[in-house]
Amino acid sequence: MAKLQELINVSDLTTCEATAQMITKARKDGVELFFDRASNMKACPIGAESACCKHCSMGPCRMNVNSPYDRVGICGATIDTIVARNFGRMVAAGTAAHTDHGMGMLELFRDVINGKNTDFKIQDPMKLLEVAKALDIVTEGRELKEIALDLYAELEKTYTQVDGEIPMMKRVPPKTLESWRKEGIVPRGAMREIMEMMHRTAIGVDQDYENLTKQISRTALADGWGGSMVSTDITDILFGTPSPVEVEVGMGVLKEDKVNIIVHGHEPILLEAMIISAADPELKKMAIEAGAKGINLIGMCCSGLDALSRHGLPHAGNFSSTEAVLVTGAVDAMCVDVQCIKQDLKRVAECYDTPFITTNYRAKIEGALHIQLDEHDPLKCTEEIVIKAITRFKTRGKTIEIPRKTGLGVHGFSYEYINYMLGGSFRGSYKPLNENIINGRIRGVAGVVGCTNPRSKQDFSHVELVKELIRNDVLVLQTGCSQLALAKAGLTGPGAAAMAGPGLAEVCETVGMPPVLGLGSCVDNSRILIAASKMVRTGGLGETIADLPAAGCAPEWMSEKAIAIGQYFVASGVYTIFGHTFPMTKGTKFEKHLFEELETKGFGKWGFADDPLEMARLMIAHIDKKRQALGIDK
Ligand code: SF4
Ligand code: MSK
Repeated sequence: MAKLQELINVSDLTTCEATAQMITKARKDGVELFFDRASNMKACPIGAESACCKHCSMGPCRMNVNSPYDRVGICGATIDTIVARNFGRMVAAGTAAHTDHGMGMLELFRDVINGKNTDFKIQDPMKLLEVAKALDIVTEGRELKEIALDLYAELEKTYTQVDGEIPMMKRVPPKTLESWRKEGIVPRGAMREIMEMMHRTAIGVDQDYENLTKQISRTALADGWGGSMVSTDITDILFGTPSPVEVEVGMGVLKEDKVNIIVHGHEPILLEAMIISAADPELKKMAIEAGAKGINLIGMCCSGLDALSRHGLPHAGNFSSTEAVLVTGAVDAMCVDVQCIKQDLKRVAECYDTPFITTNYRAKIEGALHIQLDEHDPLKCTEEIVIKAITRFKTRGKTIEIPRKTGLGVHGFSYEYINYMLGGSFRGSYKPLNENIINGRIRGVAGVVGCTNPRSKQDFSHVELVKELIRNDVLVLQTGCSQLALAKAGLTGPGAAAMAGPGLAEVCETVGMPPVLGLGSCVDNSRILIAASKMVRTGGLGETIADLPAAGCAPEWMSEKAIAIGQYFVASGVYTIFGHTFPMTKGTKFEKHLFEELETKGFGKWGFADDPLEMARLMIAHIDKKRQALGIDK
């Protein structure tokens, strides 16, 4: 291994003790991890500011980041056109990922209601009725199947419709929707918006950064209020709407005496099928005959968060720990579906004789074993994976080292439950939350979400930012890898109320809730949108989402999906801060447009900060500004 890695202190790479222990072990074992590559490979300074274009073969063209208006591309494209086009393509890619995921869930829903898939059934008919009613589908006096078929047909428009407005626009606060109509950014259908975004960012098409920004917002809104929202709702209908559940997280959930199977990725179907297979009496018997005390199913990343929220399934860690967990030597199989799956997992798995299995035709990895999951017969795939894991358990090497530390916390806070918990009805208005904001016990609401990134110290900014927010009476809603960072740090249990400011602590102690509420996976950011919409509709906090004392942050982001999420929050009215890096050339008109001008048009705006305390300061100042405008300043 290169000397540089050995010179880098492990404590500079992560604040996750288990991951640190495994980085140290990997170094001893001579196994390279992505932390090592991030230290070795410096980011390109031009690419980091998004100041290059390779949209045609006259280029690639590189701009001068120190003096961005010095030159233009060979076609004449200005820095604003180049950065805006690059940004638009990131949003298109992120939106495509979430909408393809959502469309897969909708197809599964169709097959379940048509009886083509008999392994799953509708677990939450009440949610089905609620979503149907929100979309003006008649529910009175009708069979559930009839309503479900209508709901399928309506929701399909989210993806395939070419004109009009996507169905979920009915859930947007009227004034927010009005501002989108005025700006011409109401999404027609996700496929159409992604197609148009790609077209408009090709050489010689849209070369006006303000006009491009409109399509960037429209595409992102087709994700947040479209593909992602449909995915969350359908997953709740099929597998149950989450309610609070106590769960153990961290690598200590691996068990030396059990067959450990990790599921990592994003689409719930693989893990839901795996839950059924892991409980199969014959497979359990096979595991015991192999000398194990049972089958230990564990989630990672967003698939794991879905199952953690719904079933209390243990979770081993976030994106930056997926290689490190293999270094334990205790993983008997890792199976994956789509998104955030590092190609090098295959090589690291091989170093520890762990079967690494891809299951989705969209996401194969060169040289990895592929067992296709057929949605009509998912257990065929998952049973085969369990058998492979049992076989590996029998031949496990002796170099197993499992970090002991785990965090115990409460997760599974759907927007329905947040209201119920605070004294409202399960599916009613948000009166209790609004009242606590108006009376000042809760200063405001923050969404802290998103990835971890080996170019930032793992989990550090997530944890420090959230600590500062709750200390200042800001209620924190979480999704994605960020939720895991806080869970490992012990801030998702009711005991964390002791770290909150006096107002928030009083609410938490009265209700018995933690000040940090985990809402689930990345697509579940749509739960935050619905919560925001319900707060506006309930009254007392303004007429648009932009009026709410709320802010968002992805302090350690890395994925294009995060940029799509950020843009749909900004377009919805939320001040959204990203940390550590941002694909933007400083001092450009496009930067001013995203970071200042959008707010003056009634939208949210982007922000950037490198230090978690600075992120918190900016978010709290924004929340206070909104409180003042509402006349509820403390
Ligand atoms: Fe260069 Fe223009 Fe081609 Fe981009 S589109 S690579 S700026 S010539
Ligand atoms: S898994 S998108 S690293 S949150 Fe959704 Fe985590 Fe970011 Fe992937």
